[in-house]
Amino acid sequence: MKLVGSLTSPYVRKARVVLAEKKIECEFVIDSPWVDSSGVPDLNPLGKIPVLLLDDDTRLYDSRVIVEYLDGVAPNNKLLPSTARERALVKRWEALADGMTDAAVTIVLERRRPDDERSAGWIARHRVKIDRALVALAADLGDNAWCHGNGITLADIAVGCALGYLDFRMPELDWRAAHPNLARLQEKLMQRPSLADTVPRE
Ligand code: GSF
Repeated sequence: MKLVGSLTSPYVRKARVVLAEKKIECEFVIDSPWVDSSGVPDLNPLGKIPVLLLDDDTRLYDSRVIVEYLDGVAPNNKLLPSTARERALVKRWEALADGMTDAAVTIVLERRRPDDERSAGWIARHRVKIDRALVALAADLGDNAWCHGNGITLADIAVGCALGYLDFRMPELDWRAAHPNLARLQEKLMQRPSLADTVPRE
């Protein structure tokens, strides 16, 4: 099994963290769809990472499909509950965290456009999504030790990767000051090798 992705992608990081938490052996193949010679479009028609290559050459994407598969194939350290309602609640955390990341990625890409093509309105629209997502994540976490239940789940991993991406690409946001409970969660998550070893870097 091989995971294809970059060292900067928050979606790839989520899959790497799940592999580490589940202690699943998997080769990491570094490739970025932003490089001209990238092989990613041959693996995923959408040209996006991560892609998980199974031993029978099946290709899995996107990150939500990959992490659900990984949690399902290994019975240890379950990251998703089995009952429908609990599972949906954890996946809603993931959807909110990933959605916040989607908005941050949109802003990062928009900022890279030439001055005369960049839209301040488009950036502002996505900034509002990030601010609202942070408020919702903080409200849902409250004083709890973990996002869902009594231990780490995919919810915490997705939130940790999303917050880490804000630190990486939008350090000016200072989300810790506004949401100290998210800062507390992030600090605790960063003590785990799975997250500490996958901090985004160029
Ligand atoms: C998002 C993947 C994605 O946008 C998932 O896997 O969860 N919902 C998908 N990946 C980005 C890399 S990232 O770090 O932004 C990507 O591959 N972008 C290339 C492109 O052409 O959009």
